[in-house]
Amino acid sequence: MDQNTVPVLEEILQGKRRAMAKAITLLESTHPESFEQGQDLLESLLPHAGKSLRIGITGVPGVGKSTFIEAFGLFLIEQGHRVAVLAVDPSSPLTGGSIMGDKTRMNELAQQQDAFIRPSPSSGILGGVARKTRETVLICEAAGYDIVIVETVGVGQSETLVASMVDFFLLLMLPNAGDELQGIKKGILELADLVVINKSDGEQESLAKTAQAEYRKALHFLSSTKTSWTPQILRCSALEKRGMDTVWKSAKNYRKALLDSGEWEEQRQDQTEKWMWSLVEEGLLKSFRNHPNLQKRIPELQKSVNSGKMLPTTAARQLLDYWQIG
Ligand SMILES: Nc1nc2c(ncn2[C@@H]2O[C@H](COP(=O)(O)OP(=O)(O)OP(=O)(O)O)[C@@H](O)[C@H]2O)c(=O)[nH]1
Ligand SMILES: [Mg+2]
Repeated sequence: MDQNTVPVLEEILQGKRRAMAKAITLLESTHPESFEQGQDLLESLLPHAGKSLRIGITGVPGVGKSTFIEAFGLFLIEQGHRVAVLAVDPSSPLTGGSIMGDKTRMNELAQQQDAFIRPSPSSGILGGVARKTRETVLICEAAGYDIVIVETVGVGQSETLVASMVDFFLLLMLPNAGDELQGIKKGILELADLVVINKSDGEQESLAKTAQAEYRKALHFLSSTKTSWTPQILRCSALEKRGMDTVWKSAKNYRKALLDSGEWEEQRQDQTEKWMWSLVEEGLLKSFRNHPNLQKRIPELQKSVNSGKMLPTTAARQLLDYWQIG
């Protein structure tokens, strides 16, 4: 390993946040040399990673994700845990990542010795963001964070992506059941291991209770992705910091159930395998598009397909042939 990175490695293992930030910068670097350094570092950290509970959190804008993570994070730290919060923000290339502005909302958590908060990597493509976030999870684990929260806003494909890198996927919902139930994409509800109805306080508490009953009915019809766990529907008030204990209890029960059944290990293995293949796919596609034999062919064939002169099947086969010959 590079001599410069040895002290970084040691400092990460000691849990130093500055070293973690440095390593993450290397991973996010577009500079080939820094990138390689980052990969070497990660390789050396790998034996120390993997021991955290990885929690994914999603929900529509305004549901209270930031407020919840602040309350939940503080609760966990009080219980003696160390909490890392990462974000996958599909809009970050434009906005710079909402978690940044969020640091104000997670102010108290951000000030804790045992918390590490990191905004979304700002890469144009979701695949790049996914890789960096997955690698950052490993760094946090090597640095001794035993709870890693990955937050994403409930739009687009980012939830599916986050679900594929965490152990436990939590969906935050608003108390107005009727509308919400229709608004939320069915696929997301199926990803959830736990649904928590937030803002169960004041005038909204009775609405939240109704919503809880509705969701329990709805979930009944949905097939869970896990065999050793039935998704639960809970309520909380992130603002008043109530309900954090029940959420945590549910997470612990979940972990125990999946560890006992062997599903935990299965899910982790499945995730790393898919991660590898998604990187292979990305790499192949990149090399395919950049292949010298195809530079002229791609636009030509694309034109033929667009004008209806050629079947996509034929065009794809021809491109693959040119690529293989090269
Ligand atoms: N009454 C009540 N208000 C809440 C609760 N949790 C959050 N809020 C309020 O809801 C608003 C949105 O909360 P955020 O935590 O910023 O929501 P978010 O999901 O992070 O929003 P985005 O970052 O925009 O996706 C804020 O004004 C919060 O104060 C709660 O439990 N009860
Ligand atoms: Mg937020």
